[in-house]
Amino acid sequence: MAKKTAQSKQNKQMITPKRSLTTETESMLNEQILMEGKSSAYYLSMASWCDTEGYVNSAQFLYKHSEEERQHMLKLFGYINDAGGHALQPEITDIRHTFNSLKEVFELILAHEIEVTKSINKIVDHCFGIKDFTTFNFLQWYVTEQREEETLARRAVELFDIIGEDGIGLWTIDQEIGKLENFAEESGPETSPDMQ
Ligand code: OFO
Repeated sequence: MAKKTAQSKQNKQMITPKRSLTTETESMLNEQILMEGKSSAYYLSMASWCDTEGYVNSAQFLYKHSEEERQHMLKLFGYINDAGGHALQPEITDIRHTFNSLKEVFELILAHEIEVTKSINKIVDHCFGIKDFTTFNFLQWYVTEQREEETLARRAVELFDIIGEDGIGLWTIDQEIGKLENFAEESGPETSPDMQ
């Protein structure tokens, strides 16, 4: 086994003797992997809670969103490893399983997405500063994606004020949340796994 590890290390050196990705950028990208992985786990947990509460459209919306976040994470895995770095499987803990209301779920998503945007912007700013235009360019997809994600979450939160939660309000909101996916597909950037 030890022999095998030494051999693969040597192979890696042969393949990637030099690289332009700095260790600092690599570590920031690995932090972003953690964030995307957390988003995926967070939304999966929210989807499951919605399912148990009978918010079936919101559940479907969130199951799909969770999968998209996983793809965002995998895209970073591909980039880091192709650039000669090492993408690290993140440790994900402290995921909430229950929520006080459907409204709270979407408020939490909006707050979380704003944090993701800040994190992406921080890495973009760093890459620009050190003239790593390759990573800067790679991250532009995330910059555009974040605009869509924030808008989508904000639209969902707005539904609670527009429709109101009384009577069949919550049922209607759940229906409308199901339709938000179409809104995202019509107005957003490409979101398939093999994005660019
Ligand atoms: Fe919703 O965060 Fe990914 O990019």
